[in-house]
Amino acid sequence: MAAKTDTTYSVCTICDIGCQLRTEVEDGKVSRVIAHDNPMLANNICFKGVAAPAIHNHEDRLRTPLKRVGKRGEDRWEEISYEQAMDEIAERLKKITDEYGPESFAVSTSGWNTQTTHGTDRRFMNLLGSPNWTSGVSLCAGNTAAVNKLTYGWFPMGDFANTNCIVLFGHNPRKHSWTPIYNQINAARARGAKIIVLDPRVSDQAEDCSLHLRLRAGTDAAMCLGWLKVIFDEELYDKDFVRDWCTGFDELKARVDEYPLERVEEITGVDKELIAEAARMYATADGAIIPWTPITDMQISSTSAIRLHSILRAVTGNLDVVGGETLGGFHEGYIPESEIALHEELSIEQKSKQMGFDDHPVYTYRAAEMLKGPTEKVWGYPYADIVMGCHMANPSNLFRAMATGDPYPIKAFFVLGNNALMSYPNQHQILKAMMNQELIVAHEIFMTPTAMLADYVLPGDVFTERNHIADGWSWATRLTLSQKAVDSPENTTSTFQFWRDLAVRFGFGNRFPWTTLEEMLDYRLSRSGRTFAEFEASAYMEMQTPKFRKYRKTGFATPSGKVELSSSVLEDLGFDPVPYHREGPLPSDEYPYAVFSGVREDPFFQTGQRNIQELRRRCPLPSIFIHPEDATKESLEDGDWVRLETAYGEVTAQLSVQESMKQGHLRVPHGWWYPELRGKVELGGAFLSSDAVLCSDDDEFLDHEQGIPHFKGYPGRLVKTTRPAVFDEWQEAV
Ligand SMILES: Nc1nc2c(c(=O)[nH]1)N[C@H]1C(S)=C(S)[C@@H](COP(=O)(O)OP(=O)(O)OC[C@H]3O[C@@H](n4cnc5c(=O)[nH]c(N)nc54)[C@H](O)[C@@H]3O)O[C@H]1N2
Ligand SMILES: Nc1nc2c(c(=O)[nH]1)N[C@H]1C(S)=C(S)[C@@H](COP(=O)(O)OP(=O)(O)OC[C@H]3O[C@@H](n4cnc5c(=O)[nH]c(N)nc54)[C@H](O)[C@@H]3O)O[C@H]1N2
Ligand code: SF4
Ligand SMILES: [Mo]
Repeated sequence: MAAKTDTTYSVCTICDIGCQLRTEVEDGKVSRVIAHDNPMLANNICFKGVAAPAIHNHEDRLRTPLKRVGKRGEDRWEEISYEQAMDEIAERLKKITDEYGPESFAVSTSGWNTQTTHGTDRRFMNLLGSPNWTSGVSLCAGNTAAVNKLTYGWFPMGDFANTNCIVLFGHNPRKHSWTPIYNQINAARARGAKIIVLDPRVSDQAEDCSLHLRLRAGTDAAMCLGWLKVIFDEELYDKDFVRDWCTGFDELKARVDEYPLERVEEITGVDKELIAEAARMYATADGAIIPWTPITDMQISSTSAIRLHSILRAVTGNLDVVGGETLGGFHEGYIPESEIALHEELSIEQKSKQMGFDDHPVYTYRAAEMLKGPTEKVWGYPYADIVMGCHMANPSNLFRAMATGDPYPIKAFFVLGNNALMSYPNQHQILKAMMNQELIVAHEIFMTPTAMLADYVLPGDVFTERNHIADGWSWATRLTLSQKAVDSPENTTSTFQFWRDLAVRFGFGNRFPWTTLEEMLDYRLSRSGRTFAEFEASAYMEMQTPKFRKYRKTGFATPSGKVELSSSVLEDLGFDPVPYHREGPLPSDEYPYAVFSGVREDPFFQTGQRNIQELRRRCPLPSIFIHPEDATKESLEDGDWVRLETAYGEVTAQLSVQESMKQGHLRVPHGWWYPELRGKVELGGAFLSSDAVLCSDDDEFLDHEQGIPHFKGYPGRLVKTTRPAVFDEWQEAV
């Protein structure tokens, strides 16, 4: 196809919020990525989006398939053709799955950056017979979606445009971090909406809010139980909704009564009057939202904390109403990935082999099977992959099995658009797991530490090079156009193409009847009688008119058809059906600080972009945040080099002394490795400053129900060190 010379619409995939932008092309090359032409959307761009041409045209971008020639991880390669790579990958994967069974094949992918998979990864795996798909979303919106389903059968999206109160549990969108959400919060603030922030630090959002509750890290569940105590004692809940549409109120109330405000004050460190004031503000607002937050996705009481957000939404009457939390459902005009994935074709026997199925089942197939009937009844499809995260393997179980062969061998690992080595807890174990594989395939745009461990590295295309319609992964009922602006480099592929080409080699070609992405898009639009070309010609975005209080006709997609304040699914799975607060490992004399991961750096998305000079210049090296009084206590100063040590690992970074930090807490950044150290330090320095080396995934660090790690407040200590010589490299490189 000839390259376009005009301006096209693009959905940016540098981060996962998916702004719709405009791409300009000159001489067949992406020259500029700019803001939208619709004034309503024109502020939805950050400097990462603006840097897209630098990323997409970067000289280090992978352009040829690579085959490992050195030892695993040695980072020595030969260039081969795409056809040869695919033939060899298919042959080797067949051999492994013939020998060890289809479940010996695992995949880790995040999906939003590769964008064009369309559920074909799960389709391939389901046809082959492997349940072992996992994702970075198991520590983000994906697991939150799965846990939300336990309570009311869907994952809501806050009605930012009409709400009068926004509660931010740690969530801290900024001008260059999740920009559209930042803009929506600002618009609500300007309208007079109340903003309540719960954050140990004085975060950007806390600087201008109605109430700021500086809770101790990891105590969000206890805080919510305190709010419910006030709401129940003062009868601030929606009694009619609770009576008619909720089950388990008495059990919940009994649990909440175990958390008088004195106890909640003791656990969270927040004054009980302030807790009560915040609870009242939330419960009495005419339309209030608790937007999704990653903070409760990654802590020891995660399932309880996420459930408590759901429960607060429900009992205050904020569910499926204007200004509250909208339950969108699937877009009526677009076939969802949940259908394309063919989950019903994977036998129950294979599903039950999914990693985590037995001990941490909440986002595995085990819970999905229990919700299948109600989901089909209410939402029209038995499986609802909301934000891709609802029937995943548990990553800790998965990497342990890959490393040890227990409970069965996992010997082939494909990683697509995900830097898996650094993107889960216990990086040491992930390395061991990868070293124990017979076949690793990475689909990537740059050589990452994870890709360095692969047998084959396949170069991927990027968002300016492919056609797409984004559907918010069934979370938002909006279709957003992304157009191919230029051809992708000759040997690069979309992930769609990759899975299709593999399927053909496995003899499943007839189950992948779409030969191009555009045919896949035609198929996905087919039930609304349109082709991709027609969609492209007619609109750049399409919204469904929201409908409210739909449950009055359909009930909720839970086993009881009601909002389950006490969860029947959790009970049947053998867990406590009502939420509780659990302490993670506490700071001690040896490890006196509570360490949390987070506060994303503006210039990077997760582990990416450290090689993009335009962005790296804005944040050359990682830093650990500390409160001034703690720094004094440690005889440390701003700019000192320190080692942050836990019982499991250590990272080195520069100290940043910040008034805004909470005493007794340390912030460690996520995602740092050093592309400039490639060939000089093992795996590009992936073990030097990565938060994933610090946190264990032993049971005492895991949420029981989902088995996700406690990244919000584990014990650590600081030791002064000198600037490691390797950190001079970057400065020398520019
Ligand atoms: N230790 C630890 N782990 C975490 C977190 C944490 O704070 N600490 N955070 C969690 C959270 S919130 C999230 S959302 C997840 C994020 O997990 P991911 O979204 O998987 O992010 P990364 O692991 O950085 O991997 C993204 C990779 O995709 C590549 N990429 C970008 N665009 C394309 C493309 O178009 N095609 C292909 N093939 N590749 C592309 C990038 O080069 C990069 O290496 O991680 C989770 N994991
Ligand atoms: N520039 C940029 N933007 C991004 C990303 C990126 O990598 N770069 N990643 C995107 C993704 S995938 C995600 S998930 C989001 C994450 O971004 P946010 O949702 O904003 O979350 P974080 O930046 O991890 O941390 C936010 C706040 O949580 C507070 N906090 C720490 N521990 C706790 C706790 O236990 N409880 C509470 N209540 N608060 C706590 C911290 O002090 C911090 O201020 O950002 C998105 N936006
Ligand atoms: S916030 Fe920035 S990186 Fe994320 S989608 Fe928007 S422009 Fe792209
Ligand atoms: Mo995330």
